[in-house]
Amino acid sequence: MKNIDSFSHLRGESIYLDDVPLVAGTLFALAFGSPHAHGKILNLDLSEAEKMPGVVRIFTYKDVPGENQIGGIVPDEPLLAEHHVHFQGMPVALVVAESVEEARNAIKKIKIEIEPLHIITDPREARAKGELIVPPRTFTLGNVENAWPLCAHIVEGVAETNGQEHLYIETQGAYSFPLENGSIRIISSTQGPTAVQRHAAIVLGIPMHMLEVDVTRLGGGFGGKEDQASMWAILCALGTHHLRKPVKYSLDRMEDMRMTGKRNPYSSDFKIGLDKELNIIAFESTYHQNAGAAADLSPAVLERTLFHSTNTYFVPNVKATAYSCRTNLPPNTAFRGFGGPQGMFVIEAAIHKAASHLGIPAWEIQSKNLIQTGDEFPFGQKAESEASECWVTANQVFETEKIQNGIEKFNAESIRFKKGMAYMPICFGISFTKTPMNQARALVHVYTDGSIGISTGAVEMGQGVNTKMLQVAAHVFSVEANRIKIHTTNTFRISNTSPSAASATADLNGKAVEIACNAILKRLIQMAAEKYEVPENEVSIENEQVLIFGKPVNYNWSQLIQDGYLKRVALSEHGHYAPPGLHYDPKTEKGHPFAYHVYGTSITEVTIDCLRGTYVVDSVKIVHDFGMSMNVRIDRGQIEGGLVQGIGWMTLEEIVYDETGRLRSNALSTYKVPDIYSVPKEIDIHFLQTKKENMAILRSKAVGEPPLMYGIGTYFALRNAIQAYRSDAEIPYSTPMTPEKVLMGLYGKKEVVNA
Ligand code: LUZ
Ligand code: MOS
Repeated sequence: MKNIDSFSHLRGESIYLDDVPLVAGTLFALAFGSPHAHGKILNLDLSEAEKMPGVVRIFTYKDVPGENQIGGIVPDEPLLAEHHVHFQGMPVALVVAESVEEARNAIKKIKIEIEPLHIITDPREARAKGELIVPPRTFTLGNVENAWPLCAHIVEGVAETNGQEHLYIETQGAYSFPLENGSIRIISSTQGPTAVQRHAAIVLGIPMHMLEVDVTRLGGGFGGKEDQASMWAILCALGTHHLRKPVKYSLDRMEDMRMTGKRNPYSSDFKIGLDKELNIIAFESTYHQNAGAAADLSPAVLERTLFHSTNTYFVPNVKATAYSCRTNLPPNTAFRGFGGPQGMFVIEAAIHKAASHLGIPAWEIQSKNLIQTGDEFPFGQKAESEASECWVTANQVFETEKIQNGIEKFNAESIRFKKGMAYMPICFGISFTKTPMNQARALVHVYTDGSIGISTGAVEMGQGVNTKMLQVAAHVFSVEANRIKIHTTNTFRISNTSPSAASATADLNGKAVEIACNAILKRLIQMAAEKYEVPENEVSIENEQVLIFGKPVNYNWSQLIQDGYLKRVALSEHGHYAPPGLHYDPKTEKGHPFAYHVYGTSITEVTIDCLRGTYVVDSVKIVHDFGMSMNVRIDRGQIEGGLVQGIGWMTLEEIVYDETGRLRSNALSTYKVPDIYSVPKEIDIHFLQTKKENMAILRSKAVGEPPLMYGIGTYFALRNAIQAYRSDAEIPYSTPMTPEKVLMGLYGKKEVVNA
């Protein structure tokens, strides 16, 4: 089935925040962000700004009626700065004016005096100074200390991954409206309507039932709007609360890039030990996560790094320790993969370094150590593995030996251009790692004309979740898709939603839809059974037609629903789903946190131009574990998009903060994102469809985040290409692998020798 939004997207008719018609009297908000990354506020002078034309009011923390606090996991993030600033762009005051231009002009007149304090941008420095967001955590399996003496080869090193700008096409924004008796309606570009509602209630000091948050769709989220949409929505709500006027705030691109957090950069140490047969016997890693100035979601991101520290390998002895380090950068946050990719890069770097050391291709180590069903992850869960299935299938369908021979031949003949290739096997755990977040609700109404309206906690952000929700209902009722409408995500209709995140949205909300639809269906079947005086199990509905004893009778969906109404059968249902069997104990760091894992293997081939340092990705060939995909088109789109986003993170996208904590890569002219030329010339996706039982919706496994990690293969393929030109190239395990870094690898001095 096609994505139900494709038609309106193509015609430009889909409704994003900025498409909501302006209501008369709307005011416009703009935050004044700190010009310094760290310091004490000595004086804030608003007097001139307040006199500027169009300015209605300027708010500071003193105007917060409830608590000046929006921290989700740790209460360490004020809505508006009080006496200290912790990063450049940290909101200090909120100008509300009659137009955006007037707000902008007023901002320029705000004067702030700040006593500078020491600025930290490096997570290792933060750790050394004891600046930790939460205490460090360690996952262990077996005993690495006992294992090192048993290893034939031990390799150590450092691995670093840079951050990543979310670059959702729709920037952050919100629009709030006064309702009766102090209530407020907020339209927010958020992945987490309940997060907006909960924190707006705290800030305004009113109960959650007074806050309606409504989301039609987002122009992309990628994790950037899991928690960080709340700031803008609550700033609008603060204005509406005091002024009883509609207030809109839609960030421009540079403001968004400067003021919001990104993927957490990591600086990590690793040590890997192998026996003579290339079995990985031990792995030890230490991660320094650059959290930025507040916790935001970083502690949860940190946890997922540990969950994916061994990627898709079985390692009997593991010690993985992670530090969440406080720096003076905007708070970093969720980003597709949520710390998993950062963790997986480290063990891949370790394997590749060990392979270089042994003079063998990395895939000999990778293929030897794939996790098998029954093997234990370091956190105690036993794998239900498709790792070998994916790997072996990839070798077969893509004839990898031919690819390897082709590359060898090419490299032997070509001087200026060199090719490289890498395997990237992946394994990603599906479920929120915080077990209570794994629940969802759906509200299904069947109207008297037989049409169906569905609300869930799922937020449509381009990933196609609404199409999947529709498919679930159409499947259960066996009705035409055009009978069904997926309504907006709204906190008055669906309460206590988890954010649309963790790749789990279709699973959780889809199961809730399934439960609600089945409850209505059961009542309809009961009614038809009475009418035809047959047992219930002899009644079914197929293609809008009632069947009795498997044969169609003169009774269709429309008639069934009309009768249902006349006979006063409940044609609405609220479904609740909580996946069974999930548990985790942070004290022992053991449990069963994931409903299941998604597996896959990609093979990436690249060509570098050894004169220029530029490169192309020739092909990425993927065998991906879909379970049994319920929508091949949407899932293919998720794989392609995730892959290219991963390639961007690994190759082009370079976030640069200077030592004052200022973002230098603050526009699309200085921050390079993948374009059509960065897309692999060939993307070949082989669907591994299995009939096995799993906990996914209609057995169709989650597909949001896992494919991003195929992009990691590009980094290692580029290294291999560089080494084909210069076998002794010394290349740090540091991303992104920009053309400049390729040139450094090709021609950089081997050692700097002191004269
Ligand atoms: N968000 C979250 C996530 O709150 N918990 C998670 O485990 C998670 N995983 C992936 C992406 N977002
Ligand atoms: Mo996410 S990183 O699933 O919002």
